[in-house]
Amino acid sequence: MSTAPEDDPRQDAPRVGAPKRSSVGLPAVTNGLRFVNAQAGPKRGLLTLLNVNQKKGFDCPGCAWPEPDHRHPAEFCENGAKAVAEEATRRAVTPEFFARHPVADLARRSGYWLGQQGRITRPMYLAEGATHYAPIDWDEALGLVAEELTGLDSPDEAVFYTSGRTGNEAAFLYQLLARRFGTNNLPDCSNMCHESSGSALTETLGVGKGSVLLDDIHQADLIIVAGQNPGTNHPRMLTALEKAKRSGARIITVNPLPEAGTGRFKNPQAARGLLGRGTRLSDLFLQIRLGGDLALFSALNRMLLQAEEGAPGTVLDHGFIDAHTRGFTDFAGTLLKADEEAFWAEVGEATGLERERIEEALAMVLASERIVVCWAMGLTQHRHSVPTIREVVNFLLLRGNVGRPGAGVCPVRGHSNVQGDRTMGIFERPAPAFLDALGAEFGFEPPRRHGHDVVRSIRAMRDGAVTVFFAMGGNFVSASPDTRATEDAVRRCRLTVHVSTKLNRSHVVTGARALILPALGRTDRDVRAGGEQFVTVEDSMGMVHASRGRVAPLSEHMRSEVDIIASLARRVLGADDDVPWEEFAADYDRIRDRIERVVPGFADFNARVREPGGFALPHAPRDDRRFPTATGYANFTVNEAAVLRVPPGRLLLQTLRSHDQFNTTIYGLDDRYRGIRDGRRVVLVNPADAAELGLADGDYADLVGEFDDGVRRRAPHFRVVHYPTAKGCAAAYYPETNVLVPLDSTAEVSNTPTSKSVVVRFEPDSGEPSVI
Ligand SMILES: Nc1nc2c(c(=O)[nH]1)N[C@H]1C(S)=C(S)[C@@H](COP(=O)(O)OP(=O)(O)OC[C@H]3O[C@@H](n4cnc5c(=O)[nH]c(N)nc54)[C@H](O)[C@@H]3O)O[C@H]1N2
Ligand SMILES: Nc1nc2c(c(=O)[nH]1)N[C@H]1C(S)=C(S)[C@@H](COP(=O)(O)OP(=O)(O)OC[C@H]3O[C@@H](n4cnc5c(=O)[nH]c(N)nc54)[C@H](O)[C@@H]3O)O[C@H]1N2
Ligand SMILES: [Mo]
Repeated sequence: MSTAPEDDPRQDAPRVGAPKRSSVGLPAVTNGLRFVNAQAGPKRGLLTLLNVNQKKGFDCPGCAWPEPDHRHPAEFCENGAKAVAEEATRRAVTPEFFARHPVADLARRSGYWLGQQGRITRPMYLAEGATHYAPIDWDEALGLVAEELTGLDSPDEAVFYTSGRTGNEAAFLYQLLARRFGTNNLPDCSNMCHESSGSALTETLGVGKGSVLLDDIHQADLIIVAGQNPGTNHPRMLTALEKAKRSGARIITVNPLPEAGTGRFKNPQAARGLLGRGTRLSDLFLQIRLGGDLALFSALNRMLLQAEEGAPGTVLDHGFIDAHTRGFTDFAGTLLKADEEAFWAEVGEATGLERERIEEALAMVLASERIVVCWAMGLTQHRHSVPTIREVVNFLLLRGNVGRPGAGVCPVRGHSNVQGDRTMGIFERPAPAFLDALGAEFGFEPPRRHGHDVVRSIRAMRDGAVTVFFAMGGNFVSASPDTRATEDAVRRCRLTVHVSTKLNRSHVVTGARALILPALGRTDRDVRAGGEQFVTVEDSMGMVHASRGRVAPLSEHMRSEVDIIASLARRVLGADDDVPWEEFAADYDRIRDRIERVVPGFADFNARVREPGGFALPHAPRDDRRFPTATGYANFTVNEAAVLRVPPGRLLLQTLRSHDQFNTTIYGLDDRYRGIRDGRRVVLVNPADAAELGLADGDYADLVGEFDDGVRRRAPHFRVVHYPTAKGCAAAYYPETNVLVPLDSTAEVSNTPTSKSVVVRFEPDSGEPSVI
């Protein structure tokens, strides 16, 4: 039941087969190449593929996993290939396209259809009351934005959103523009993503980033992968896991779903991978209930403490704990105090795991000198995500697994430069030291008031406190929680502006007036007055390197993000503003000179980033076991247990990614590893739950959200798929189910929407229409 016109493919009648047990191999290669060919054609396609993640090419926009030092000449990754194909496509969205399609028509289309139309080639303007976007020239467009911004009563009535693809140079200029304009309203996709990791790690270790490099993964004895689906979302990570396994590492996976990627891996870079049976990656699979990870790590920690009591001096790293940490006594005392039976009853309820499985994990932990814990959205998007990640840190601190080779924390970032954007100052709560340095470099007093994150921005738009929404990339309307609330909020704006590469729903659910500004992407060649330019990015492990676009832009009207921001800044801040915006736009080396003076760790930036492979940013805990926290030490924390209880007849729903999507960009309608083809409106339910709820495989049902704020939330018409997910825990794709994620249901401390634990009930298919 969709309102979409006929030529928008149906997404509600999938073919369903058995989930796969192995990943990648030849099907991944052929599938990736099929996408590249269809979008970019053979010549442009080959040019892009040969330049992905090569030392002189561009950084893959597919994810933030780092590049290995020794690269394969065609470093192949299926989903990387799809990401570049999507961007390097020859298909173009032209002014004629917008003339043919009124906005009301585009608003009935699926996100998949919108994205498939191709690259946006011209600046487009939707005037107040207009039915269609019309072309506008750059000068006029930027003038319009400047006029609106300078007419506000307060700079805080505007927000400047960033998605995570923006390179360091553009990100640095963008935050400078916002702050010189006078606001810290710089929400970003990170608020919905790894904010919980940043919050927990900053408090406990002093740096909100991962503490391992790629070689640490290779050298670990034990790698725990919790709440992450690398086979789909970070395919190149499988190569690193395979390498670790070949040197004897063991792997524990923690997930409600038995993801194929961490089953058998057939490495596409090696003949044995393409043709053989592949390498089994996971040694122990803990099929946990949604949100059970805090209880799991608490249980491991308690057992470690008890083992130490039984054999003092053999389990914990007392040298490390004494020299480098604070809070151990309080932490250990609290955890050991709990009554054994009550403790395990609660662990059982929270995790759904048998005690024997957790004891198996403990045995592997005790047998391992060097441990890395990797995680992604399965840990960060719950109400108690920050305590969960703090408990992971406790776990690692107990045996000194931070700040030495083969050990540490590894939050695996999503967007290819989301970590770099934060380093460049895209943050609504910037550190005072950063603002001091920025102010000193550019001779101004930056605003100190904290700005709005994503959820607060939505509330501010809803309440009329923010009236201009500016987005550097992304798809705010579809990626944000509570789709209806977000759409209503955005519609209240006076002006919405999107700097974008591809068409998406945020372009058709707009403020009174709207602009789409076409940007060059990672793959596009960028020639400026100062010659051909490159940008820089920071991967998930704090490695900074250059990214140089290689393909000819589809249209001369597309501009680089740096150029767009610099031109806008001049208009907004006026001819007298003494930041040399024009110089920055002509030659990105001049921006890097300034980054070097404002952001620690970038000394000699222009020279070092030109070295093949780039350089590693300093990381005090990793480099010399220094912990720049409030106490000056790594902090153990006491985290209260959390059990997600669901009323009878309800399930916990997680909203996750299929194999054929990048966030809200839908590449295709298959989720190959999970056995789903030709459709996305599916809900995966454990057969025992389905039986209790009277849902047969193939039935259609509406998902109805339950949250006590009186708002009706319904995602209609999902095909029920019986699936081996943990009992009590269902799964369905994002962004179709964002309509169910309550705006006010967010994680403690980090304020991240709880996209992985939504309480739902099933109701008979209502026949209500759905848009996305
Ligand atoms: N191809 C592709 N690559 C991507 C992206 C993409 O959309 N497509 N997105 C990028 C971005 S921005 C990000 S943030 C990352 C996301 O990477 P992931 O975090 O891998 O993405 P999700 O699909 O949200 O998957 C969450 C995983 O955690 C599990 N999980 C859910 N809840 C829990 C829980 O409570 N406990 C445990 N232990 N596991 C749980 C789910 O079953 C699933 O396997 O990927 C990045 N890379
Ligand atoms: N329910 C639910 N919601 C979620 C999540 C979830 O797991 N469940 N995950 C959350 C996470 S982890 C994230 S990171 C967010 C993602 O939120 P966003 O980053 O806002 O969303 P994307 O879908 O990645 O944005 C895609 C759009 O970015 C634009 N784009 C792509 N490349 C470029 C570029 O190089 N430059 C510019 N200017 N534009 C570009 C294109 O127009 C494209 O349509 O969503 C979050 N929302
Ligand atoms: Mo993300």
